[in-house]
Amino acid sequence: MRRMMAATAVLVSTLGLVSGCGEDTPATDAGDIETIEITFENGTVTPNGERVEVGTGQPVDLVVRADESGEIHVHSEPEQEFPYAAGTTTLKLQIDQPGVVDVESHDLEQVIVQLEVS
Ligand SMILES: [Cu+2]
Repeated sequence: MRRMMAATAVLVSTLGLVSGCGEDTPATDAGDIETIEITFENGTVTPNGERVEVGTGQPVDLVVRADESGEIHVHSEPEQEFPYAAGTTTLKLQIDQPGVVDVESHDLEQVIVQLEVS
């Protein structure tokens, strides 16, 4: 009986790994990188205030495509500032405390995304 339960556990965890690759899976695995694409163009930014769920301590890549250089402000504790250049820049961050963290452009006075960290 014990052996059968062990085999079942292995099967379940294998299935968990396979389905873990889907985009809709909640970001609970701290090993996966959450990638958020951000585009600055003609004085506007996309996304615009969208909420993104990330895990506590999960690596987050902000892939920034911009027509001019600027800076992204992350309202974590402590706050973080990330300069980016014109072109494509990948900014790496992670948030170590649960909560909602605004990612902003102060130049545009806009919230780009809100990271829901849990
Ligand atoms: Cu700010």
